[in-house]
Amino acid sequence: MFIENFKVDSPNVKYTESEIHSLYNYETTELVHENKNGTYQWTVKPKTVKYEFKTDVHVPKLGVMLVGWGGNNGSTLTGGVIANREGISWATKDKVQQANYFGSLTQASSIRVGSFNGEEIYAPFKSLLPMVNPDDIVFGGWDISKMNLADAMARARVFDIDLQKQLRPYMENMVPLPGIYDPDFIAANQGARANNVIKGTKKEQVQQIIKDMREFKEKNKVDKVVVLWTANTERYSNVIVGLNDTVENLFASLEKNEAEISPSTLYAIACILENIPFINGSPQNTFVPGLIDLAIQRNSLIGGDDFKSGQTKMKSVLVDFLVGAGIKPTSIVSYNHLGNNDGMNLSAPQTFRSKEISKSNVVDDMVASNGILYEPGEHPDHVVVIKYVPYVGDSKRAMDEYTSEIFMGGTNTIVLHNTCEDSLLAAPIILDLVLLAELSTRIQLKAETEGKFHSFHPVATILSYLSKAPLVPPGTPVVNALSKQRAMLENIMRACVGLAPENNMILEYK
Ligand code: NAI
Ligand code: DG6
Repeated sequence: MFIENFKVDSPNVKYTESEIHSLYNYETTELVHENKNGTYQWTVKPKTVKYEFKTDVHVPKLGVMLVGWGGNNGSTLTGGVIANREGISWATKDKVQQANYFGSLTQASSIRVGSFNGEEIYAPFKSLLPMVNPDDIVFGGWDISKMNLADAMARARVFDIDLQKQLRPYMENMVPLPGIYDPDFIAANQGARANNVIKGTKKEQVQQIIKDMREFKEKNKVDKVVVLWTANTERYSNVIVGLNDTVENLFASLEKNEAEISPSTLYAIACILENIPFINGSPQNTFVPGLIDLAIQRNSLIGGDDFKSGQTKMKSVLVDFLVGAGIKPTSIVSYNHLGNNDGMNLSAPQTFRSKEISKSNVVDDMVASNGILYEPGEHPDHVVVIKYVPYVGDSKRAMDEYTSEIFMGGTNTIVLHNTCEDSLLAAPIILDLVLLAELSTRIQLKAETEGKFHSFHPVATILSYLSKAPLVPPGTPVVNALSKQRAMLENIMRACVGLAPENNMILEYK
């Protein structure tokens, strides 16, 4: 059965006008590795840590500024939200289609609440905590191309033409602000697009971005802003001692207008200085060490990297399944071809390399989790290929071959072929990222050992489910397995309303 919403009745949970307060027992383990009579031995001690969570229930009016607003993702997301908000339907060759938020974890997935008279009860994921309604988001942002969003939507060739016609009046007056352009960081083939750029030194460009965000907030009367990079994939920037390795060196480099500070890092600096959450939807290393330290110093949310939308999402499910089933993946070969502007930009070796890195590291934690299958340091062969094929446009083809070793030396080969509009996968993920980033800034927590409440660590691991290469605080384990990432997010939200983690034991029926 599906219910729309629920309230928790527990002595550990208090709902007030301003917040939800919950007391929560975090059940974990403590590991001890000690020498007992000459041999080392592992001991595992169950441990309970008492936590308190406070969630501010005031849902703000949210502004979202996209870097690369006029791109395929930016125009698809903006059009999609308008279509939902306005209740637009359109004729396709098959049927009349209604706008929806399919593909969004927060808007279109559900959680199990419990059992009632022998029936499983589910509710919307978004009913766990008060969240911004995407229909109410005000969109804005920057692009190095000055094309308005209606024309950008037409250029993207993602939406059906009947839908485009209905959306055009809403989108033709939406024009991106000039963006920070540095041809050294993206493919040379993007040069023709760059007719809307901020002039000046890097420091002046950061100041302009700050001014833009303040004006956007003021003009649209929004309470909060979240900024998300959905612009072209950049090449990696060099991380160099003295250049971008510390906060001081990063600022000194900004003063000196150092060439190696990338546009994405400049936008992120501006956001952190304004305490505006910044999320990186592309694979490059925007978050150089000095920038991560700046975010930590200022307690300003940063998250990324690279939307986990299709092939990589499947990989983080399939390899988790195989390794979890005791099957040993020995070779993973992933091909893509696509014909959109992202594909054209990725046809340059330096930008492709950024994508290759984020697509390749995604099985590491699963491989490392099974010492029966893999020797220390052993890894499956893993190859990633991307080719630009203009004809297929945004409709990306992904082909994967997984070869695994099974019982008694047997070989099992699985082949997948996936065809899908890339931007229709990415747009709901962008939505989830901004909604969850906003929500996480309203949650405070405190362990029994801590004197006062604090927010989550500014490096937002809570967004991992949506990222190919989750950014984590230094010294924190990276989790790529999709089911674990989803469980982490859901269970943290459950903790905020005093509900136990979903353990799937269903003991009542055993
Ligand atoms: P796109 O090429 O259509 O859009 C990018 C936009 O960014 C363009 O309009 C371009 O003019 C603009 N731009 C480039 N540099 C800029 C800058 N410095 N400042 C402001 N604007 C700038 O690409 P698309 O398909 O929208 O993808 C966007 C990004 O998302 C790419 O980096 C892609 O790799 C990444 N991504 C996309 C996924 C998907 O499923 N569509 C999944 C994972 C990542
Ligand atoms: C080619 O791989 C283009 C990329 O931008 C991808 O579409 C994007 O990284 C999505 O990747 P995946 O692996 O999640 O499908």
